[in-house]
This record gives sequence, C-alpha cells and structure tokens, in this order.
Amino acid sequence: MSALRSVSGNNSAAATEAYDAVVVGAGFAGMYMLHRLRGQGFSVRVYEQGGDVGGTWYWNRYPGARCDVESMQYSYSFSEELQQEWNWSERYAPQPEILKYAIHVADRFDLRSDIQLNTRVDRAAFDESTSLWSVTTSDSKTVTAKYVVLATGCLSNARMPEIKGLSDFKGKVYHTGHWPHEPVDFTGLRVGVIGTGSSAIQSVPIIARQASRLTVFQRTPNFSIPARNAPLTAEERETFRARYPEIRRFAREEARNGIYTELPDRGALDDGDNERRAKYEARWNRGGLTFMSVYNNLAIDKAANDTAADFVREKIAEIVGDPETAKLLQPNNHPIGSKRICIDTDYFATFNRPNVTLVDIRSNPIEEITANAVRTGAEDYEVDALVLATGFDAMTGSVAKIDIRGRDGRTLNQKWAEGPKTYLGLMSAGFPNLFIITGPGSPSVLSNMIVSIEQHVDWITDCIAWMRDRGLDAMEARTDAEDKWVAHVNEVAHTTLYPQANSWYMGANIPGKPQIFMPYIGGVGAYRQICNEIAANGYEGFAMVAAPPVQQRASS
Ligand code: NA7
Repeated sequence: MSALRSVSGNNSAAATEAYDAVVVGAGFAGMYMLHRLRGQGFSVRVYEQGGDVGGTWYWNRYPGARCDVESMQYSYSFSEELQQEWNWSERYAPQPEILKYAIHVADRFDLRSDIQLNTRVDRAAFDESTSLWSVTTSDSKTVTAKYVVLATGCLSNARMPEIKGLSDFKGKVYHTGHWPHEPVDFTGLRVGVIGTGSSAIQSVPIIARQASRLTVFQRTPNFSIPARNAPLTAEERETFRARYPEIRRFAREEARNGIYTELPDRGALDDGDNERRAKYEARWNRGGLTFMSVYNNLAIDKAANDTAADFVREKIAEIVGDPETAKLLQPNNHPIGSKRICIDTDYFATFNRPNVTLVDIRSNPIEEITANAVRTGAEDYEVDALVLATGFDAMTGSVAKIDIRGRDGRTLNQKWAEGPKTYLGLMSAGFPNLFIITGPGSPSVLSNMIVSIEQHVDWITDCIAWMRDRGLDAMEARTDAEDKWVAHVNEVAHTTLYPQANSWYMGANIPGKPQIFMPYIGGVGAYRQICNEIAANGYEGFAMVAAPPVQQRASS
C-alpha cells in the first residue's frame, strides 16, 4: 500500500523515501488518518514514538485508568462492522481493554505495515521550492512528504513537576502519564501521590487498597461525580448497537460535547429547590459526565452553576467522615465544569480509610523532596514510592517538542510563543500542507475525542483529495482568516465560566505558558457545520497554490 514514489519525477531524489503524507502519532487519530488516506490511494507513513499503537492509552497505564466517556460512545463509528463486533466489557472499559481495542483496529484494518513504531519525529521543515516537507525521525532518517498531519494528541506530553530535590528521592517515582509496562505493586509500601486531577482521582482508591499508608498531596480540590461503572450486559450492548445510527448522528450534530444524552431545555434557576435537587440527585445516581447537562446554563451562569457546585460539595461532606478532610476536598475556587469534571469510583470515600491522609499543600506548600520524604513547611511525610499525578503540557506540548519549520524557516514554536494560533484548529498560517488533528482552536478536549478525531480526519481527507483533483500543490491558512478565528474562539470562551478556572485549557498549569483559552467551546455540532460550510465554499480562508508543470519543477 505504501508504495514509495520518487519526488516529482526527479530521479536524483529517488534515494529519499517520499510519501504523499507523513502522519505523526498512531493513536486513535493517526490510525484513522492512515486508514482514510490509504482509502483514497495516497501513500502514507506513520511514525509512533511508543512501542505500539494506542497513543494516550499506550502511555496512561496507571491503576484505575479509564476514559470518562462511556466505551459504547468512546469508540470509532466509521466502520459498522467494527462497532457491531467489538464487545465492551464495562460501561467504562479499563485502559488495557481500550488499548486492546486500538491494537485490534490496527490489525483488523491492516494498518501496521505503514506504521513505524518506536520512532519519534524530531523535525519537519517545509521546502518552498518544492512544496514538500522533509521529516527527520529519531532513527536519523529523513523522508519527504507533501502533507504532514500531526496526530500527536492533546494529553500526551506528561509533565514532571519542578520540585526541589525530586531527583534525590531514593524510592521509585512514577508519573501517571508515563506508567511502566510491568505491573507495579504498592503492597506494604508508604506511597505519596502528588496531584488531585482526574488521574489521581482514578488511581488513589486503588493505590489506597495496596499501600500500607497513602498520603495524598492536594493543591487544588476537584469536582468529581461517581462513575457508577458496571459490567455491560449483552442486552445493554445490543440495545445500544441497534440505536447506533441515531446515537452517532446525535453525538456528531447535536450534542455540544459529542456525547449522546438528553438535551436540557431549561436553566437551573427555572426549577424550585426541591425539583432541582431531585434532578441533581438522579444524575448523581446515574453517574458520569452527563451530570453537567442536567441544565442548559451551568456553563454560563454563575448563580446556576453554584447550585450544582453546592450539591456536589454537600455530597462530599456526606461521604467523608472527618469534617476537616471533607472541607479540604470541597472545591471552592472554580465553577463546577470549568475544569473537566472528574469521574470516580470511591474517591471521596477513600479518605475514610485509616491508612489514607490528605495533606493540603495550598496552605503548606511542598518545600522539597528528600531521600525518603515529602517535606512541607509543617512536616516531613515519609514515603517509599512517589506517584506524580501532575498532568500534561496539554494541547501544544507534543507539537512543541517537534522542530517544525514553515515558510522562511520560521518555527511553529516561534509563531506560537504567545499562544497557539490556528484557523479552525486545523492549520496555522505560514505552515502549508501541515494539518493538526484536534488542534488548539477546535473542540478537541471539550468533547468526546473520538467524535472530534473522526470529524477532523474526514475533513482533512476530503480536503487533500479535493486538492489532488484540482492539481493543487499547497494549501495554507490565510492570516486574516486565522486572526478572525482566534478572536472568535476567545470571544466564545469568554461568554462562559470556563476562563474563571486556572485550568490546563488555559495553559495555566505550566509555569510561563501563555494563558489563552485553547479549545473551541462553540460545540461539536456548530463547529462541524462551520468546517463543512468552509469546505463547501472552496475552502474559504485558505490560500491554494497550483502545482507548477512537472518540467519547471524538476529544473527548479
Ligand atoms: P491534571 O488534571 O492537570 O491534574 C494535575 C494535578 O497535579 C492537579 O491537581 C495539580 O494541581 C497537581 N499539580 C501539578 N503540578 C503540581 C506541583 N508542582 N505540586 C503539586 N501539585 C501539582 O492532570 P490529570 O493527569 O489528572 O488529568 C488530565 C486530563 O486527563 C483530565 O482532565 C482528563 O481529561 C484526562 P493544581 O490544580 O495545578 O493546583
């Protein structure tokens, strides 16, 4: 399938491997991109840094890792056979099963022959004279490609915290986003977990059952809703599958976040106290992310949001026995949902265990890590192993690691020094034929990622085929269109409560990172419509360059 082609018919270039497209990353985005481009007859090479496909599900192997979107929906929709034949075991399948699914997709669609594993893309440089990208990989090879697609993932650059003395710690240190492949057993150990985001909230209950003592170091508490995870029955799977056409359509076109659920028709303050409480209670008992879609104004109206936040704070107080610990676990510094809400199994109840301690490092920051302890201003907490659940350099981190050079040798990092600038989250002006899947400026992390991935991959494939049909050589976002889009993304974000949180959506978790709201909050349905209209209007806002005649090219 991946027949190599000589560059522009120039024989002297035959020594360089040349592809129509290089795809960076073989997670869910990269695999589907390969499948679609192949289907159009393009030659493709995919480079993947990990030892297998799966992207974030290859790396995030920490105890309790699951997706917060239910598996029947966090799965590809492009193949009817695939969605009918794969049997998800639980409402939220565990990470090993999601990885198994990714591996199954790679094998079932025969993708592996075009994927090179254990290979990092270090550099991609655009040659204006040939309109080709030169892509250099960690095995010191350079190939050329007309198109480069960054399928690098939004949460794949694990972030090590800058804490004094961390390298002096004598025990084992683990990062949730970069977990070892061999089993980790904490039995009998004193474990410290730093961070209380989604990864910690999933792993803490499991680590607590193994460790002799678990100390959780919390800077900011987070809102979490019970997952109510359970095995899926054959009947539940069948019912879901039978309804897939409607469920998938709804997720793409109507749901703001790409998840099928009832659409709310009223605001939180339109109901009286008792009615509202009953609705929150029902969603709490149902479990999962749809807690936030009980009303239609929780993301935009602070008073409405407070009612949901108060409900969850009350639940925390009910669950956690020690009032002081409960108080520490109640989030108070951001509206509920303005950071991605967490989904847990017994997180708050874990703090009732006699072997678990919560340490508030907001009032008593970690000063340093010694050979055997985490030292705060108040105390030394002795630990044998440390789990860093400290998150990611989200959305731009993996892109920034690659030395990407567009027109005039300008790097993408230079261009994005004050924050990422894209048109539709798909392309950045000055970087022709370089596409980003679920890039900043698209709904991405505010959605069911697979819905957004499939939309982007389909759009990019159609676009590349459209260019080929018209003999076009290069396509590039126009600066005016990009500026307008960036302004729109910001404007929409600021009509909501999201910017009120110091979240990784804003880059706020990385010291020195420019604080700009990165994902597009307008909803996946509206966004899809915008993308489709732009394509239907001949890719409005993009500049196209016609291919020069072959002879002229060969001699230039
Ligand atoms: P998150 O959500 O970014 O959480 C990271 C946590 O680590 C958070 O509680 C941080 O506190 C804490 N943190 C980060 N750096 C430090 C330092 N230096 N000291 C103490 N505490 C620190 O990452 P996750 O992996 O949990 O989840 C990421 C996404 O993956 C999640 O949203 C889901 O969509 C899936 P802070 O809040 O900054 O005070």
